[in-house]
Amino acid sequence: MKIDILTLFPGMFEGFLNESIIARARKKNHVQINVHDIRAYSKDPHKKVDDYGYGGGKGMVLMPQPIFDAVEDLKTEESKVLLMTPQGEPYKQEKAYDLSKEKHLIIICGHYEGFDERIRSLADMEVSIGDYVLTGGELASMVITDSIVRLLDGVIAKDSHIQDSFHENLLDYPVYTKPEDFRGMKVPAVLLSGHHKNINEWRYEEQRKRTKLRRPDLLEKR
Ligand code: 6GU
Repeated sequence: MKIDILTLFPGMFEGFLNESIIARARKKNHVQINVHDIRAYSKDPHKKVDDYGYGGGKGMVLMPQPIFDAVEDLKTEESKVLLMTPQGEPYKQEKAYDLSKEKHLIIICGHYEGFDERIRSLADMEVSIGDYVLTGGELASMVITDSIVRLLDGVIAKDSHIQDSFHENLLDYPVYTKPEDFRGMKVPAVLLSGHHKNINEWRYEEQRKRTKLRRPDLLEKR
């Protein structure tokens, strides 16, 4: 998969791209992630990318020209264009599975007080990562990129996503490691039993209990 990210703040992506699982997935060529500076596409002599909004009111608005030029430069028949905005469709694990099957994603990060409404016409989908407002789409684009890349073949052990929280609308089961007794808090006996059928039943029951208690809305979707 290839992911092109358009941003005014490419420096924000440094740690994200060069640490942990995302760094390893890039090294192994499971994904190619390119971060593009929107300013580099500005045709303005001073590389301006935003201006005052018509009609007054809120501050600076991202201009259409640099974003249109960037998308037109990068887009092919195989591309899907995502626009990060708090007004987008709420992002869910199911969408991460869908997007992980795409060949090429172009992700536009909105910034400042807003972007020119005409930029919306470039997007196949507008995405929000939750009901709160961020200073820009950069963190949101990293969130969705991370959730997609970990699902690509070879990035993490295959059956580990079957155990993920939200798989089949259930939260994950509790896990323990050494020691068996930590400050009087003991590992449940079933996990030490070596009885795989009982362990699986216990895990499923724990998933149901935890989901019912913490996220009853998920159980209703099952
Ligand atoms: Cl995608 N962008 C911004 N600026 N804020 C958000 C968001 C996106 N998703 C939730 N809040």
